[in-house]
Amino acid sequence: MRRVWTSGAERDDRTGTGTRALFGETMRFDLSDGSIPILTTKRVFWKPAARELLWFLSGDRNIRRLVEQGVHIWTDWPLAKFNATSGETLDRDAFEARIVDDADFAARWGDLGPVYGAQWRHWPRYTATNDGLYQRDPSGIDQIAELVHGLRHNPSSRRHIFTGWNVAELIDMALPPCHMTYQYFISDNRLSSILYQRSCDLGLGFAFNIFEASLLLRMLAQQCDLLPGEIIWMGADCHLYRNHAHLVETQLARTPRPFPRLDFARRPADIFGYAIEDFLVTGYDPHPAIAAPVAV
Ligand code: THF
Repeated sequence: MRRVWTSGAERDDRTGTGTRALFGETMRFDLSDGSIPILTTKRVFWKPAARELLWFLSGDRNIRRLVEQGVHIWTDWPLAKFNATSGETLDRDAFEARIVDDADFAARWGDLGPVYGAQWRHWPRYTATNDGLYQRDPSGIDQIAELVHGLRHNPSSRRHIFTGWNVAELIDMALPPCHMTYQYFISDNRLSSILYQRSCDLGLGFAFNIFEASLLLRMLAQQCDLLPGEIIWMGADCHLYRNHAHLVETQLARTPRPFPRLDFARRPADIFGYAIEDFLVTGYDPHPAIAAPVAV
């Protein structure tokens, strides 16, 4: 954050907010001691982040299940679309209340398009028909199930990859994936991962992204009888929004504390069977939370 803030290039961005950015940065975190990177220079609300990961893994693409659980991080995009196109104007609370109370309204306005979970679990597959045409198989390819199968049965593979970057469907997504490609590597019975992130909001999103990628690594390791190794994060456009000055300067003035540890309450039957109660985070002693606006 300090390097981006002091030496990043001033850049205009899609949201009109303005950023400072560096391109091509790497961070590595050793997870082998059971620690989990939840930032300590501000309180990170790791439960909403864990719920977001579980929502991705369920293959869902509608905000309704998140909003029902009190997770608001995806509401701003459907809300902006609603207010721009429906002829009505609602504030965030009223919009979320309608999403929860009215299933038809949620189906119409809460859908984000084929974002993360849709691609992770149902990447579209086309099969040839007798008349030489192609037909879309609605259930598609389950990249996560295939990943688990590969880690268990072909540990030395160099193809343990899943991605949300479905070029043909980017146009239908509320936002193209930021944390877009995940690759895994097994050595000495330890599972490591690289996350390639094309665009990173270091002030808000990063804390969620690195925690969720680390949590997923730990879940995969548990399911595949592996130990945790290392997580490597690769960020392309790494930016700080100019309206996050207060957050940045406060965090930079604080001294980081040790990371907490993560344990599991049980071993679910498969990678899709985890619930929020299964994640036991202990020793998390962060500096206070810092509120900051999200650029939509
Ligand atoms: N767009 C932008 N501009 N930044 C992002 O981080 C981001 N994401 C997702 C998609 N588009 C993005 C959305 N994820 C918060 C956290 C993650 C988000 C969006 C918002 C957020 O506001 N966090 C606050 C409050 C948390 C809470 O309400 O519980 C925080 O203090 O951390 C990155 O993938």
